[in-house]
Amino acid sequence: MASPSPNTSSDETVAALVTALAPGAIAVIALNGPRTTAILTTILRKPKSDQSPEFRPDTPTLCRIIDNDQTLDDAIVLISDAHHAELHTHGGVRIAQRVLMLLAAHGATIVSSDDFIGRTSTASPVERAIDAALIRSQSRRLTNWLLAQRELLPPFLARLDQLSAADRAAFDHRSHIAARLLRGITIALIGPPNAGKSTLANRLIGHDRVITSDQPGTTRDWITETALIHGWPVTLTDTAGLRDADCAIEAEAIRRGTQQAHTADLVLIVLDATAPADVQRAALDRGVATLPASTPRIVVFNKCDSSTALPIAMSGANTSAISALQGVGIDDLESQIEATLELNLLDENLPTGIVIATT
Ligand SMILES: Nc1nc2c(ncn2[C@@H]2O[C@H](COP(=O)(O)OP(=O)(O)OP(=O)(O)O)[C@@H](O)[C@H]2O)c(=O)[nH]1
Ligand SMILES: [Mg+2]
Repeated sequence: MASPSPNTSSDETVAALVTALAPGAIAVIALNGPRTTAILTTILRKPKSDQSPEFRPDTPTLCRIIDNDQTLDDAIVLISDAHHAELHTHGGVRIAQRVLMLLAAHGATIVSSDDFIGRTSTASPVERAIDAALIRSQSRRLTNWLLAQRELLPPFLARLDQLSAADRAAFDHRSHIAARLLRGITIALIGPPNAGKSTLANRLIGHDRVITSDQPGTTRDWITETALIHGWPVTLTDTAGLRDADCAIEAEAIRRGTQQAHTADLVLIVLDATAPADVQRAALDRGVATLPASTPRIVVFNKCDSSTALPIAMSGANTSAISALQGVGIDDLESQIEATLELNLLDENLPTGIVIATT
């Protein structure tokens, strides 16, 4: 791991676990501040073959970490200078916690990895925001787009005040879309029982995450999972079919599903295109009635493989005809989702503002 030059302004020495607090091959604990060398000299024992008192800069050294004559772990120690070092310990959660407690006992302030990077990184705030987003990125497309922004954005921001009003408005609009993407986009699937909501959810997720069956009322509790829409990560929420419930449990499942749809960025109203037109119309009205007027939606006519009838006439609504079972029309549906959420405006060649996502 690269060791940044320290630039903490205070007298404090801070330490953080900069890898996840989870089982793994190694854990990396970083230290920064004026007491770094003093603390490490106290808690580390070098191997017998190397009895020199000094640690050579940027030279990995295998040491034992000692707490009151008890060995806590073996660690690779990397000291970049008197103020900054890293301990690469074994990756157990307990080991990392004990080493942090030891560092705290010797005067280091333990902080979160985000806080540590914020205090010590030499990257600009914009680069740090992009790095934070990169750590959380859930898709290759998003990662590539963020890497492109890391190149484009700093020089672009330096001449922001020279932009025309139109270019500035376009930049602000893209930045708003990106902020929503990085915060996490949610798409809810609603519609009558048996319309194929769960089959479509599985299709978009890419594996059989949700149980499907020809029994109406299969899905009870709402289920969320990450899906990629033309490579952009979104959270899909599959919900219980909307109908007059058979029992209190189903009624509660429908209520909770509806609640999910209320807060979604986009709702797919899934209809069974093989049902009679009046049944489809009633199901659509019921779906629409559950949504706030401002919620973007796409009406998805499913089971088009089995239906010879044209989808019911719709005016002014976004519609899509698919077969979730056979995977027909899914690419077009994804294009429509992308366009409705304006994700198609995010381009690797167009600078776009990045806001730090703190989830
Ligand atoms: N022919 C055809 N059948 C489909 C299609 N999509 C789903 N089905 C079938 O329709 C039935 C219901 O599918 P589900 O995905 O469980 O429907 P759902 O809307 O989630 O139903 P509930 O959970 O009960 O609300 C299953 O037998 C599916 O195999 C499709 O595109 N074509
Ligand atoms: Mg279902």
